[in-house]
Amino acid sequence: MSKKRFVFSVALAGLLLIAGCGSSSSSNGYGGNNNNTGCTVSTAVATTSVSASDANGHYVFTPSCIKISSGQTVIWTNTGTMPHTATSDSGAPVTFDSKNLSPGQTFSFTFTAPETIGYHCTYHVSFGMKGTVIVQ
Ligand SMILES: [Cu+2]
Repeated sequence: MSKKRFVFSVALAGLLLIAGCGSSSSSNGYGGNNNNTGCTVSTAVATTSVSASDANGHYVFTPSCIKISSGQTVIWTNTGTMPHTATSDSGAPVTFDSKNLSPGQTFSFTFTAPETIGYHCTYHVSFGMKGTVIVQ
């Protein structure tokens, strides 16, 4: 169960390929993202990097739904121009909170058990800025 870390520039190409992972804003059981069914990444581990961005008023995590293996670390990078957070949803099986991430800052969290965790940006959750981590 090695931790893998990729620099964002390397992961970006992969992110674009799976960006269709989530665009709806309906909620799941604990108010997290939406579209676990839209998490169509076929390989168990697509990337461990997620960007938080706000270009053109679109507040998104990319990919919005990420599948990883237990023991891996997800790194969130604020690639936008405003502050964001990556904060686990109330009731989620794992609790984490990046607190304020200024543009360019990163936050990482290691997931150690197979479960599905919804999270959001506390500033922009009302704009649908939500994500899901599926730990396999
Ligand atoms: Cu935000």
